[in-house]
Amino acid sequence: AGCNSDNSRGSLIVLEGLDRSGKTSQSHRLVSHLKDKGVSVELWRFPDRTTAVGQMISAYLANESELDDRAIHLLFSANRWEKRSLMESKLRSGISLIVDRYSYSGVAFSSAKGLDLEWCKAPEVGLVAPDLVIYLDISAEKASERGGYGAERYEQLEFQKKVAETYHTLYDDSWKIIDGCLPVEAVEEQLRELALGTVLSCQKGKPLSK
Ligand code: DGP
Ligand code: NA
Ligand code: NA
Repeated sequence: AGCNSDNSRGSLIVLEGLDRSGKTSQSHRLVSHLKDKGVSVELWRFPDRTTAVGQMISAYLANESELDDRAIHLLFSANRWEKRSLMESKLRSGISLIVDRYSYSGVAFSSAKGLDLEWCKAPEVGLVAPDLVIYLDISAEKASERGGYGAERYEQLEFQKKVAETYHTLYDDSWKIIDGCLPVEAVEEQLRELALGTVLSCQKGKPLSK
């Protein structure tokens, strides 16, 4: 089917995974590859620490502030909501977005603390739905061996094990799972293929969903 470029929109591609799963470096590599291919693309990440809400999140993650579990959950969600309209306009203008973490992190990390799963999902309803979710699959043990965790609040083995469990309850057949223990180049290759397939597929007539 031919794509009418007037009608084509960008794709929203989300990378998820545990801390130290390789998402951040892989998303950078992916974006530069897509740019080389002539794709109009931007790299985004959540939390977006540049906003006022993002700075509150950043202080919390650095253990510089204490917040109620539900309060921080809602701040992470608010941080996605404050970028929602910009996200939608970028996609509508034909720019694809590779996003390092999204709503699934919100649900996985907060419900790993014991918060009710449905309660965690509720504030995410209505955000732009991704066209593709890719999960970099690595065990918490393997991740913790990678150059050590930083000092941030959630970077602890026992907690990451719980996050992994929650991610496993979240993902469905639409997610693409990549073995995060493969060599960097192999992960990169699989990511390129998945992302290019999504970006280049004809988006005409496929509306953005929520
Ligand atoms: P990152 O900047 O990707 O390293 O993420 C910072 C940390 O915050 C990381 O441990 C994952 C966690 N995180 C990301 N998004 C959310 C969210 O929406 N809610 C919660 N509770 N944690 C999140
Ligand atoms: Na981190
Ligand atoms: Na990261």
